[in-house]
Amino acid sequence: MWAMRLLVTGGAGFIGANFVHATVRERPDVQVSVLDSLTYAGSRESLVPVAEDVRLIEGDVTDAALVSALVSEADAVVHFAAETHVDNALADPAPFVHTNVVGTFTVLEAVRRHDVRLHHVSTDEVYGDLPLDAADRFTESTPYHPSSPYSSTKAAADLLVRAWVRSYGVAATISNCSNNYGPYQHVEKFIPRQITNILTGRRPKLYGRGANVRDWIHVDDHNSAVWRILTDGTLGRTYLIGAEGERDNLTVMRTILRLMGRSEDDFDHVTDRAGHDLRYAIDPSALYQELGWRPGHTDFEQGLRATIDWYEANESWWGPLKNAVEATYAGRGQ
Ligand code: NAD
Ligand code: TDX
Repeated sequence: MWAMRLLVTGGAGFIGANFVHATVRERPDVQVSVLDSLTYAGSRESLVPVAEDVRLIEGDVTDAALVSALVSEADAVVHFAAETHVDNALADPAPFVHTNVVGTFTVLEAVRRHDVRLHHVSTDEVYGDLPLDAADRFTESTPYHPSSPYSSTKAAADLLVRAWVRSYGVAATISNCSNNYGPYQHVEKFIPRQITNILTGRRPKLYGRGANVRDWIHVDDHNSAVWRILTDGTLGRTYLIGAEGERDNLTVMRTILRLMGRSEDDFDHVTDRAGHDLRYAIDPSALYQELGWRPGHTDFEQGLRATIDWYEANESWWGPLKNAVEATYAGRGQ
């Protein structure tokens, strides 16, 4: 008899796979089913360590009949599935509207029909960006002001969730988290791209001058906060998840180079991202105070070192993806 039957959408991607691993490890009384269409960003290999414990259904989150059937067998849904890379959204926004907006609509209709608890996973990018020198950070009451095709589709999805809560009484919570790092992150993203560039004899690539600030959180901390919200959060509420990890890209770049035994100047400046958000910063005090949550990985350098070790030890996971990703970046001058 299971304490909870959980449906995880996007569970073969970076954060979803780490969420599934942690759930299997720490909550053996939870039955986990994963719905994932295994896009370029999802991988069966990411779930190999838990293959015996988890059911993986290969399917699209916009497939209403499939989603309805899976939701009808679940007590709760954690919705990670999304198109997630800002540079890809700039090149072709169509899949972002499809998965992020229509996919979330499809999940909402299914949880409404079957009266199932939903946690919707979102991003701090929905709030737009902040000036560099400002003391202010994003809070739950910051107005939505997304900049990119990616963040605007995530914002649209969040607003659908809020409307389904208010109009239909759907039992949902939302979380908006800052930039994650850790194992199983696709090599298109900033930190794994630089680590694997160094490991394959390429020079790391910094957009523009590297003054842009991101608020880094270890993926296991994001996921422990999602679990806390799922079990103890107030229905209808939005929670911001962050771990006070603000750093500019140049600093992160130099830290990676130093930890990997290279000169801190051994990188290239490349074409900046169009519309590049300057700074994200989360004020996590509501989550700390209301739910008593705290991050476990408070030493960024230590987390980064462990992440570098993981990429060094797992070239079989990322190696087959690397050349194609770099060819796409080269085509964009990045
Ligand atoms: P990811 O790109 O690594 O993984 C996304 C997963 O969704 C993949 O497994 C992919 O196959 C799956 N997917 C995509 N389209 C699908 C579809 N139509 N049907 C079914 N599955 C589909 O992304 P991630 O970094 O793990 O992000 C997960 C969630 O967390 C997203 O909702 C993202 O917006 C949010 N988020 C990410 C970060 C971050 O720093 N990575 C920060 C805050 C919030
Ligand atoms: O090669 C690079 N060089 C570089 O300087 C890459 C890939 C990125 N960058 C910069 C752009 C950003 O300022 O590094 C920063 C981080 O870039 P990404 O890893 O692409 O992340 P970001 O655009 O900040 O978005 C991420 O965090 C929020 C995730 O991809 C989103 O899914 C999440 O919602």
